[in-house]
Amino acid sequence: MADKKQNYSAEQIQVLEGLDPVRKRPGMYIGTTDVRGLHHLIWEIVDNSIDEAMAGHCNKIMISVNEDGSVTVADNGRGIPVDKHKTTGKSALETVLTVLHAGGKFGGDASGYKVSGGLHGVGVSVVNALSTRLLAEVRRDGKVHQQEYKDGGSPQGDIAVVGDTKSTGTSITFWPDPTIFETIEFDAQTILTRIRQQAYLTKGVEISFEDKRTKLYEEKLPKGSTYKYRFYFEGGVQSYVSHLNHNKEPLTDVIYIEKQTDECLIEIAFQYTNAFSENIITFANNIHTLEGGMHLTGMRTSLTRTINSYARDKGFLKEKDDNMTNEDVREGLTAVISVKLAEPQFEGQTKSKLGNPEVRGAVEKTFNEKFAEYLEENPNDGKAIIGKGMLAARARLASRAARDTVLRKGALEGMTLPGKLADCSSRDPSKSELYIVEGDSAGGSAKQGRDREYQAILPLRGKILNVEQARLDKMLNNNEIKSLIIALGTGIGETFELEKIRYQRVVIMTDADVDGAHIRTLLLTLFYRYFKEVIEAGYIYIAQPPLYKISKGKTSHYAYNETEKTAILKQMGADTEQEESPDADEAEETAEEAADTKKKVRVNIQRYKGLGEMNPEQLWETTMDPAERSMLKVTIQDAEMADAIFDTLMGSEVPPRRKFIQTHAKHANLDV
Ligand code: 0RA
Repeated sequence: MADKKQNYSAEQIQVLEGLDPVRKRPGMYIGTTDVRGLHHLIWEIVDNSIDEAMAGHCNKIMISVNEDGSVTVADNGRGIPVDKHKTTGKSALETVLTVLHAGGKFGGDASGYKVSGGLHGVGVSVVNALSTRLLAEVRRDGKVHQQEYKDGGSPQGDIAVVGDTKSTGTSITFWPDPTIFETIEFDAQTILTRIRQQAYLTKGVEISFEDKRTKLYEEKLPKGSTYKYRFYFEGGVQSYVSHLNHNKEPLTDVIYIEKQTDECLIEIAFQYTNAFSENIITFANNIHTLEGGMHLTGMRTSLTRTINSYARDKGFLKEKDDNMTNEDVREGLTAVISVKLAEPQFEGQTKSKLGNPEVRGAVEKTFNEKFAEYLEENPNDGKAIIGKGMLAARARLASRAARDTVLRKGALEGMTLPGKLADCSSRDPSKSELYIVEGDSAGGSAKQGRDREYQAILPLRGKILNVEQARLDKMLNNNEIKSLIIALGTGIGETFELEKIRYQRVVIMTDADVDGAHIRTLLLTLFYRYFKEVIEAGYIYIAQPPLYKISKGKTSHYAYNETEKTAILKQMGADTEQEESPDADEAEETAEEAADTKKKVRVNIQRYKGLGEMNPEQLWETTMDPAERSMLKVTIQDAEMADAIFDTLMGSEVPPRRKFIQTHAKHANLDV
């Protein structure tokens, strides 16, 4: 490194010093270098465009994944300034792209709220550092300016003027560095989910997405159509709540509260439905505060107090009646809380808990005032909310009695391990793994293929249960769930103890098809609602079985995604255009003439439709062997997402469910 540096100009040395740490320790800046870290690059740029929008200078943001796999984020903001700074000799554009954390210094909006400065805000320069190439285009002062960077952020010459324009804006295209990231394949579903959320939180701004990798969609989209989405929500968080509840039966309107206080800007939308669960999603400066914090506490305190005082005032609660509890008034509540403040403090295990104490009081006071006012003006909604809360209170008492009986009878504690469980011999939870396997046949393969010292197998039969509609006491009567809980060893509900868990790795292993996705969603939902601590402890994983086995002669390789498949085919000298025949499991095919060698190569592609198609050895070497396998650790976010789509899959209304399966069936591997 030291030798090399001597050849660089002073300017380039600064770039290297500026961005080198990012390439050395990418994890410090973007968390991980897996697929999540990869997507982080997009969020980083989009956050900057959203800041430009929140400052009132931009109303359109466009994201595309281009045909060659690069990503473009374009906006119609003011454009990053391109004139040279008198003392540094560098433009703001170059500074923003080559100096760590330089983004804010040029903002000139110090009073405003910034999305990009929050939890993940590491600056656009990080994207440059982790890309092989980056192209910045700025429309400003009537001109189109361009500058290119290569190899982790080295500018290729000065800013060039390439044309005239009447508009303004910034467009950044980057090519992520394959030597940094485990994968450089972007996932359209992940991008869509995120930008939909951002669009809800930035009302009046249009955020669009286009996937130009047409090859991915050849069979999945009608001819001539493209994969393109546009999000624009005039109602902001109000629209968000409607969206979250679109499959539920509403009991009230969506109630909307907005206020700019001295402390922060507050937006809250909420609605009651006849569901049993509560769903509150909170944000601070557009950052999802998964662990909640002061804004959530403020709203919860006020919610219970306001509802009880209204209920007493109107005579729904008599003198002898107890107040409704926090739990009672939360049942069936869907809410989105969004606050924006100048200096958010993020705390907690995952730094996703809003710590600013002043926000609590501001939210509580605002909610007290506005919600009481709403109830006075909308007595029908008031009546519906009280009715729901009082029903929940009665159900809580009945359910507790029933559950206590079940638990007292020793439904769980006394029970011996389920017969279907093929347990491991180790009794050390930190070494033990539980594979939850879909179906008896895959279960059989897994039992034969496993390392019985520390791997236990629990086969589950079919669809286990609709947890959304079942209360805890009912759930305990379901045999599949009971087996799982007993195998886990933690107990459930009030008797839950994480320390008693029998396996510190619980691996969900389902087929790569729609049914598999469904069962996975269901299990994640179960864990999310009843075993959140197990997820938080990082004990839940999703197995990653291969999609293909590609063989040539005696050698064979497994491919876990389409990119790998293409790479393996290329490496074997087969034409990458080759497709496996759609319905033959073991299609013997002759590849097209390889482009450069002009000789025919016989390649056999086996597509695995289910785990059952793999023999025990294959299952072990591809999916279960700790030395070879790759597993996804489930985060609370993953489980929360599963919980959200769970309603679509399991809800009582039939048409939306069918719609979900129809629209997603072909790329079910993208789901969850
Ligand atoms: C620095 C200063 C100004 C705007 C921006 C940066 C800016 C950055 C990004 C990143 C993505 N889109 C963006 N749009 C704008 C303000 C310059 C002025 O006062 O005109």
